[in-house]
Order: sequence, then structure tokens, then C-alpha cells
Amino acid sequence: MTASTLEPRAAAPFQERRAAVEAAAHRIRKHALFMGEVQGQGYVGQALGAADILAAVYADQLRFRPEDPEWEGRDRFLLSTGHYAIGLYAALAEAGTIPVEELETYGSDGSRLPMSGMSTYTPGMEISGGSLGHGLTVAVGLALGLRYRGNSARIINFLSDGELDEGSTWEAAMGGAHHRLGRLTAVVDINALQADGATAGVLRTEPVADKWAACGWRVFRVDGNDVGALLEAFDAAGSGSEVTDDAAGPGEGSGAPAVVLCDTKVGRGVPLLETREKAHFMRIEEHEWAICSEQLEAGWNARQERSQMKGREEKA
Ligand SMILES: Cc1ncc(C[n+]2csc(CCOP(=O)(O)OP(=O)(O)O)c2C)c(N)n1
Ligand SMILES: [Mg+2]
Repeated sequence: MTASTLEPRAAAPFQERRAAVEAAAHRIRKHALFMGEVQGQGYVGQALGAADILAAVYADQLRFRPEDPEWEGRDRFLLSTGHYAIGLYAALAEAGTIPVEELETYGSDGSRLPMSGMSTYTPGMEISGGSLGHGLTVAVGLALGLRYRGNSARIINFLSDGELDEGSTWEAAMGGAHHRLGRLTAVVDINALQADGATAGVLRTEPVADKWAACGWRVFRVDGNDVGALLEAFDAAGSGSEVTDDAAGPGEGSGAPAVVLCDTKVGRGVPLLETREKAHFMRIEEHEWAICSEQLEAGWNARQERSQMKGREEKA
């Protein structure tokens, strides 16, 4: 039996793509809450905040085979932030790589879904994350390696704003531009938060866009919880092509890698968690899980009603 290949959806009507990704993001949020409830804690806020990004990647941008995660022709999604694994498991379940029923094993002994992402445990997990600041270096090496093999797969590296404090991230950024890795896209979840508090208070990394541009990257900055904006940025980022002449040096246009800077909100979609202090590793009381689910559904239903009303108005 040949495994089915999911293709990037850039050719489909934009409204249809947006609606499909929004629905996928909602299911990812539901999966993340479910996994958090099983454990009673976890990096739920990050998963909710990044759900729109993960949905855009898996439901719209990547070429891959859900039942054959090692397929050589696949686009690669590299999660450098091991603690965001809960979000990626939700996306992999949504994509069909992991059975939805398996999500309840999250964080348990013997599970394929440990709290921090491990490539040897989980199908579809390309790298072991957690030692922050290494994802982009691996992505650059992988992009170079694939190019040497004549493989034009796209490589997307998801990193957090905390990882911009790491020198290795900037070494990799310079390397990606120097080698003109146009098939490489970095996606930064700028949730303005780190383990020790607000990103701006730990180490001032702004103006982030200028820094990436100075390294020779094509830069897009969007509201990372706006699916339409994400799709436009990802489409533009993915249109980059490879240039094999290293001597050409970094610069705009063909051959420049792209970065999509995504401003997101921790806990997005669940007001109780959006406003929570100590959001890096949330402790959620037993009785609060039901409230979280209710708030998520209420927000989603209200949003669906608004967009249906808008659709009716546009037709009238
Ligand atoms: C090299 C390294 N240094 C420190 C840590 C400890 N650590 C784990 S998560 C984290 C916060 C990093 O910032 P970010 O990913 O933006 O946090 P979040 O948005 O998830 O709160 C830190 C410092 C680590 N995992 N790796
Ligand atoms: Mg952060």
C-alpha cells in the first residue's frame, strides 16, 4: 500500500484554507487541554498560544505522509523548544501521524509522548528539543545536507523568543543566510514570556525584525493568532528558492532564508489562562479544567457565529 501524501494547499481558495486551518487550530487546542488535564499541569499556555501556527504548518503548508513520517521526500518541521511538545503532539494527532487516543498517555511512564520532545520516542518528532538555542543550528545543517543530496524539501524550524537570547541562534542565522538556504523558514513564537518572566525583562532582544534582516533573512512579522496573516506570511516565506553559489553572499531575494516572527498570546482562546500569572509552567486546579474547556468552546462558537453572520452580510 502506498501512503498518501499531504501537499501544501497554496493553490486552494484562500477562505477555504483559512477556515480549515482555524478548525484544525481549535482541535489542537482541545487536544492540548485534554493532555494537560491528564497530567494536571504542563506547558498548556504555550500550546494554546502556538496552536494557530502549528495548524497552519500541518494543515496547510507541509508536504508529508502521516503514516510514513520518515519518508525522504517530506518537508521537515523541527521543534527546538522541547517543552512545546504538547502542542506538537496535538498537531501530529490532528495530522494523523499519532492516534488521537494515544494523547491520553502524555507524560506517563513508557509513553511515546514524553513531556519534552524526543525524536527517538515519537513518530514525526524530527529532533530532540529542550536544550534551547540548538534547533536553528540543526535546521541549517539539515538544509545544507538536503541540498547536497538534491532534495528540495522545505525545512521549518519553530523556535521561541527565549531562544533569541542564545548566541548559537544568531550563529545559525548568519550561517543560513551565508549558505543561501532559501528553503529554510524560521518561525519564532514571540509570546513575550520566558521561564523567568517577561522576555523584555530577561534580555532585550527587540528590534527583532531588524536583527534578522541584518543577518540577511527575508523577514515577516505577523499576529501569530491571526490565521489569514500567518498563511500569507508562510506562503511568501516558502516561495524562497535555493542558490548553490555560496560566493554570492547573503542578501535579499532568491536564496535568502525567511523568518516569520509571530506575536502570540499565551493561553490564547481560554480567558482564564490568558490572564494567568506564572504562565510558563501553569498549575491548573482540578475544577478549572472544565472551565477551560467551556471557555474554549464558547469562544469558538461565538467566533463561528460572527463569521457566518459576516458571510451572510457579504452575500446580501
Ligand atoms: C540552553 C538552555 N538554557 C536554559 C533552559 C531552561 N529553560 C527551559 S524553558 C526556558 C524558557 C525559555 O524561553 P521561552 O521558550 O520563550 O519560554 P516560554 O515562552 O515557553 O515561557 C528556559 C530558560 C534550557 N532548557 N536550555
Ligand atoms: Mg517565550
